[in-house]
Amino acid sequence: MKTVFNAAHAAHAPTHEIFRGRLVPAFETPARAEFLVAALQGTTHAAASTHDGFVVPRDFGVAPLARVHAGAYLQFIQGAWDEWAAEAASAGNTDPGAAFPAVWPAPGMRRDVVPANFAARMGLYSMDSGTPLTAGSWAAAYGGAQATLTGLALLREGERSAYVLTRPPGHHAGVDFFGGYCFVNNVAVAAQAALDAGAAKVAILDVDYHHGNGTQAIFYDRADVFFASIHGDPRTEYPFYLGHADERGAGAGLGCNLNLPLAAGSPVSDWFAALDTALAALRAYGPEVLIVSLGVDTYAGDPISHFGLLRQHFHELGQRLAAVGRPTLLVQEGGYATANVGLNVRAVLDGFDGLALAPD
Ligand code: Q9C
Ligand code: ZN
Repeated sequence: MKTVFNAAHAAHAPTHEIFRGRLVPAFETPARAEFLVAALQGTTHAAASTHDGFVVPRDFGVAPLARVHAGAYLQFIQGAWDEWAAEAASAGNTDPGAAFPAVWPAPGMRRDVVPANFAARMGLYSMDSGTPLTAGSWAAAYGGAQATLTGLALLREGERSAYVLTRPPGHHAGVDFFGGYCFVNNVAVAAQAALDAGAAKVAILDVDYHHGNGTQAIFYDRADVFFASIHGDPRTEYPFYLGHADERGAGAGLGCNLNLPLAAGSPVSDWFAALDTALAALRAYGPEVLIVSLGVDTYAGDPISHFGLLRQHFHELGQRLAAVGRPTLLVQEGGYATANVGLNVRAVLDGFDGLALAPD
């Protein structure tokens, strides 16, 4: 299948992140995309005529992002690095490093008055301290949304599937907040764009290890987007405060949200049983387009996750996704066993395209 490559990903190059309150080397790095490029180059998934076989993203502007994100949030993210750098410079620091949120409005505090203070706005527009905001975060995230919209355009033009090679990921980002390494919710932008282009029903399947809280929340009360997610049980796993099985949707969207949490350490057989449940629900819903939040942090070797999928399981996932028989857009989310991320994604794409599992 064709791969759309967000080359702007490299602009977002965090060196460190705050993980459970401690500063550690970043897990979500440009090297992840470099391994993806290396694994797909020279394969049938890099057969376009430009950019080493990858499709170059078109530019659809910011309007499709503003269909799912608040304008004030997009404006903040766009200008946040300059604010941070200017604040540091006025204190004599010309190399401040990444910005991290440090203060949040607790329940009962005001969200309707936007603070003038930069740190206060970082908290207003974020869900955690684990997401470094760097000089190139906006450029990379914007490029990722454009790449995803380009992948959707390929489907409209007749491709049966497309893969979007991008970072940072998107599924934790909500209407007006960043978090979980995510700034712009690429799959939500694409789902809304598909509806705006005339589709009546879109389904999103999220197979990242972490629940796609941003995607779920954006579409929770709507019947035109079905969201299904298989993920580590939020009782013990990030994002902790959403992703439980009793979240079924609200109002017109009741029944259009399906969470399949599994205990950390669950066997792969349980994961595929959950996949069967999710795919049966998606089939019954009957979407015109299937969008997959393709995190490969379900891999046995992932450093921050606790499922046990191996290469052949990613290949089988690809086969099962293809069997749904819908135009399918696969969008990169997480996966932090850096040297294996590319090989695991290649296995999914090969499985989808009916190719044999390639040796490593
Ligand atoms: N105590 C994605 O895979 N840090 N995001 C976890 C746990 C955030 C993962 C901290 C992990 C976010 C897209
Ligand atoms: Zn994840």
